[in-house]
Amino acid sequence: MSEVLQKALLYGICDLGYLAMERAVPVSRELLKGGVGILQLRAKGHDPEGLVSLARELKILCDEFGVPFVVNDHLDVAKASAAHGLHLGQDDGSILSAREELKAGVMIGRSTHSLEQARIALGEGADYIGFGPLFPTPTKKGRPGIGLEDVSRMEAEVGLRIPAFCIGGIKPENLRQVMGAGARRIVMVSHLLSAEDPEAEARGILKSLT
Ligand code: 3NM
Repeated sequence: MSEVLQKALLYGICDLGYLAMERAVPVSRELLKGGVGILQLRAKGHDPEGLVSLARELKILCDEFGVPFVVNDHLDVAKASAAHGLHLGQDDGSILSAREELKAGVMIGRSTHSLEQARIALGEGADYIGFGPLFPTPTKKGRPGIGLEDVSRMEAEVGLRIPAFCIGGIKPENLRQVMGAGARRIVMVSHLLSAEDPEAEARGILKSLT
């Protein structure tokens, strides 16, 4: 899956903050049909045991599309669903200790919120990073945006070595500005999940990225 990750430009998130459980699989399928190159299950505040069966379904779905499936936060859910990857926030422990618990080849992503954190994640052996939030966002309430200032340096120092996905408040209206700042890959959550036609929306965004 790591070659597939290198090609991913649009990162989709199946976020249960926006989707009811029963819509998670059909909407994820639409995102995959629309061309997301990696898909994450994000379920803040959910009990991990209650996520395993959904995670297994999403893993099977992603396999159908040949796209990596990543679990946010929960190592046990990643293991139980044989996910291709685990995504860790800044407070979710070291990449090294997660790696020791996971099978060889399972990718680990890290959220980073500054250029310094992005450099550290690269040094710690992250397979990819998220970089943001660029703008304030309802998906991660209460966080100030870090702005676009460091995007090009981050891309040059980190994004040329491992995939770096800019995230946070990115929408069609500011995509040009984000790309103009140097971003090459992005994550879009609320915009895609609240779209009437997530597949068409993802396809359009992907077109702008290529
Ligand atoms: N992580 P939207 S920002 C899940 O900066 C997440 O690490 C962030 O959602 C980070 O596209 C974010 O709706 C929310 O703004 C992204």
